[in-house]
Amino acid sequence: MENIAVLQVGPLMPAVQESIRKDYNAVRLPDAAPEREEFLREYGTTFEVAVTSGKFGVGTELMRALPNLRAVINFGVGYDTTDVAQAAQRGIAVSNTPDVLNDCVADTAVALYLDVLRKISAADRYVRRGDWLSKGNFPLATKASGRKVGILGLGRIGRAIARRLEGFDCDISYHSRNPVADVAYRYAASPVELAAGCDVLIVAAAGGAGSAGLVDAAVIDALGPDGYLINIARGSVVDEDALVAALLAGRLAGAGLDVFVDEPKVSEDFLSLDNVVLLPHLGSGTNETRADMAELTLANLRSYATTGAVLTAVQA
Ligand code: 8YV
Repeated sequence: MENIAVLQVGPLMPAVQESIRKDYNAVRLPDAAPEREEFLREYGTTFEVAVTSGKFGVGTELMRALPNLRAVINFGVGYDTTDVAQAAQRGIAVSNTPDVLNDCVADTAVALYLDVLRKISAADRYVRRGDWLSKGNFPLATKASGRKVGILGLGRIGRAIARRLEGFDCDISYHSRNPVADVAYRYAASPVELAAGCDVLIVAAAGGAGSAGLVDAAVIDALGPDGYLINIARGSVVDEDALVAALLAGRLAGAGLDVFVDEPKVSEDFLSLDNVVLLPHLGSGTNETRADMAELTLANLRSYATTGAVLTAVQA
């Protein structure tokens, strides 16, 4: 259709893949390193637009190998895998898919919250193992309503989580780079201060170099042996070794994780812990939300192709 050369980086939802192939004759970048390098040497100068997902992105080297790149269209709200600094320097537009996934990611955070505190998954395993019959009643859990909850990163998703937890009568505080003007929640000056003042710390901060390891050993210690950690953001925001060490030593009550440092690989240590709920990065993974993300991704591409500007540019 439109006359722009489009490169597909990494797998995409079938509907998106088919659409960019049909409408733009998009070409898929080879996944394996030798073919990929040869492909880029031969065709790197051809492409004006890259369509990718948060999982793959257009990193530093790939962006350098695409000297005529003008736009990166990212499926997903997170864009930590794309070199946005280089993009800004070269005037390359980067779009993501904000807002349309807030509900589902926030729902996932609440699901993890309830599961970890009330031990829902552990209780399910208990029934399936036949322990109810052989061992009797399941051990008591922790009350989920009315808890002190700290939200790290009060962006669109953080706010959607906070709104939901208001319905559970939770006392909400938060830490962001800057205080948010239009909310009544208590602002904590640092992640440690936030963790020290809450029972459950929910990580909703964007990934990337600026937030890497923000939840470190000191934050986990401040949360303490009765505290819980939930992460629906990026694995990189949490020092996973420190988290594993705290859980193994009983210095943290439990964790609910949808994201991991080296996903889809999950540390063996987590697997052995009954007080940890592990999800395969499914936060936005519903038919409805993925369809909305696909639509917004394609709308950004269409907008770039017809006007030269994307609709939802990232605010790096
Ligand atoms: C997606 C996500 O699974 O939007 C994000 O940042 O992490 C998820 O919604 C992912 O981006 C798709 O690659």
